[in-house]
Amino acid sequence: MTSSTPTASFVIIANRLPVDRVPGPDGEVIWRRSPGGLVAALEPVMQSVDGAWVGWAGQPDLDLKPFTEDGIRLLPVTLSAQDVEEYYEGFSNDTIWPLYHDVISSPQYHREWWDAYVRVNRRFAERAASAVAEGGTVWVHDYQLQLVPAMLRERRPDVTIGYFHHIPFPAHGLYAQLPWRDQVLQGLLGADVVGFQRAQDATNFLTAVRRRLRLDVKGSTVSVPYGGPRTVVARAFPISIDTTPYTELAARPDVRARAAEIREGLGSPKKILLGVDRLDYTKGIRHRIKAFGELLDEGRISVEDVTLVQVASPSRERVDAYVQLRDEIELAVARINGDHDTMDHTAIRYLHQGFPREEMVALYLAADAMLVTALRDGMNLVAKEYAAARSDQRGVLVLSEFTGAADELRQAVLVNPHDIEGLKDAIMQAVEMPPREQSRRMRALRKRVLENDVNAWSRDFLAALENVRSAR
Ligand code: GDG
Repeated sequence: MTSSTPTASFVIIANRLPVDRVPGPDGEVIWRRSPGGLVAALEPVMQSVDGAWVGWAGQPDLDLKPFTEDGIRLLPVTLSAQDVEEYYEGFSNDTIWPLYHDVISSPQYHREWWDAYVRVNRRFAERAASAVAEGGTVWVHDYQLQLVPAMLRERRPDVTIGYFHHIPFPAHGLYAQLPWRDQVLQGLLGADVVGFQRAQDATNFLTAVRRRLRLDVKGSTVSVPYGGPRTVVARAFPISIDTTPYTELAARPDVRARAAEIREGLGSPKKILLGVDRLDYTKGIRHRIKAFGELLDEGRISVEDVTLVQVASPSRERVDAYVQLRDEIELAVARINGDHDTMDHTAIRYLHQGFPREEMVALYLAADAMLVTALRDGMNLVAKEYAAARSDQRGVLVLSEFTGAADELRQAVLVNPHDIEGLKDAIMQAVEMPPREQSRRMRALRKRVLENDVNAWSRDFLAALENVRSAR
């Protein structure tokens, strides 16, 4: 640490900085706050403490000096084009992502990708090690950076380290496939607190620690004998959303008018069903479309009465599995629309685009049912956003049992998306649900989300970290 570098008492490390680099009106470079759960979750925390954020700016080979944006000190980490390909698209998104989502797609194991993952994790750890103040706190985020906690502890044993895992942690039988399974566990155990979305994720992690590393686990606590004996707490901290923008937008007359306009634009069907996902194989988009197509084929619904709007925002477009998934979904949508559309009505309005949040909330308000049919999902924030937006107490949430959100949102219509008949029945239940039952369920869902928002989540996690720090 050089004495001239200002240090921060609180540092966040995440793969991405919370800003996007975009061209301004005169071709100059400007930074725009990036959308997404993590940023919204951490922004209030960052602005209330002396904090800094370590992350990648989202473009390869960009060598940037530290800068401040919207009151947040940003410490950029440079990734080369090769790093992006091997550490990010490769190991993070084509090895860990499919393995941790129950191998819905086959994980690719490549030794060069692992080497890049180690190399880039070290770079993040070093950046944070030189930025954090003596005795400060560091909060590491997500599966791209699982080795950072131990790498940071080695360099800065004075610092309190938290890690939060946004995606599932798989059962040991699957986890054991990973050729670097012990190194990843050791990386995570560098943290004082390891947070997961669901209790089951924490249990899976603790089982792996016990079985692979033979460490002593009692309840949610692991005794780590090396590097000065210490304990690590691993438990669930279910993430949530910043509810304010959703309740505020849902109350705005222009957003409500837009919701009515969307309904008219679709030919005023009796019911609008909605799916909103990154185009990702974990989200169960194909299963949803298949179930919907069969309901039309069987005449249980008609395009005059029911339309499915599917927003599939572009994601990871350079990873093969995503290219293939897009082809499959677009073929399925085109077939169903070809068979069922009329001049005035469409079966599926498919949008491979991202939209501003105003438009998303208008869609939430227009949707009589929200279909969240993920095959595996750490939490799923869309489910919570839909509930937050429905201050009119209307609308039905159809929710996969395989999401973290299903642990909390028990008043949803819960489904197993692998069971296509069950999924069809759940869609019909949503289409036919009487208003009184909708509002009884929606009231309970909203209560849960509004009371357990993202501020409660970060407060809980930071309190757990503070407990560790004060016990030192
Ligand atoms: C990971 C975990 C966990 C999507 N399209 C548009 C848009 N979105 C927004 C949604 C929501 C967010 O993106 C997606 O969050 P999810 O939770 O649904 O899913 P992942 O991206 O996979 O997130 C997940 C999360 O991390 C947090 O820990 O819940 O399980 O996989 O906020 O609204 N937003 C806008 N336009 C779009 O087109 N504005």
